[in-house]
Amino acid sequence: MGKLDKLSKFLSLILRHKPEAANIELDEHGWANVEDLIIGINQTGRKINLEILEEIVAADQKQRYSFNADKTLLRANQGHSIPVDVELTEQKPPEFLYHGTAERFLGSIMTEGLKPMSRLYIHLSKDIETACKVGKRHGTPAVLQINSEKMHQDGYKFYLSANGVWLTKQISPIYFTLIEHIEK
Ligand code: HQG
Repeated sequence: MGKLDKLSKFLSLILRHKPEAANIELDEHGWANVEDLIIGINQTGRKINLEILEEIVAADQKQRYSFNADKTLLRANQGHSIPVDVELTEQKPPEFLYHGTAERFLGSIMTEGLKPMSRLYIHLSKDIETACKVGKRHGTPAVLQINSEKMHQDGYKFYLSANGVWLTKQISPIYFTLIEHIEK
């Protein structure tokens, strides 16, 4: 893993899960003060400045982070485990969305339904391929097709994060089916 990738991983940890790792706090909307963030990261022995931070944010493949307009604040667009309100926009989902998971979780998922586990929301993708990649992070992948249009009709809320990840709070097994043939 390159230097910037390592810093980006650490940034995810700070902005989504553990701001105290850089000795900072996030505000209620998940924003970190950029000056404090840079000082905090440098205090951990890592080397970062505004230029490097801007490069990480701009180059991020999943567009995980956003600055505010004057670049004094930075936050993660989604993926938090700590309770912040990143002002997600509620939106009508497409007919189907997909959730990538690992085969070993299927037993529990098929009985309990999908839960956010340690995060604030369940993460959903708009295509099978992306969901498959998400699943591979946990082991042999399995992909569930979510009947999101039906859920929406039944009153469940969906949100679209600033970087295109669909989010919802819980999904009962009546709303999903396992896709049988995916690339493992
Ligand atoms: C599973 C990455 C047992 C769930 C990705 C998942 C994503 C259950 C795991 C983002 C369950 C939680 C999030 C149940 C759900 N019983 N297991 N009832 N309900 N699970 O990492 O969706 O690169 O918190 O299927 O691209 O894998 O970090 O969520 O396997 O967008 O930006 O519990 O993280 O983005 O795992 O990944 P996670 P996720 P980043």
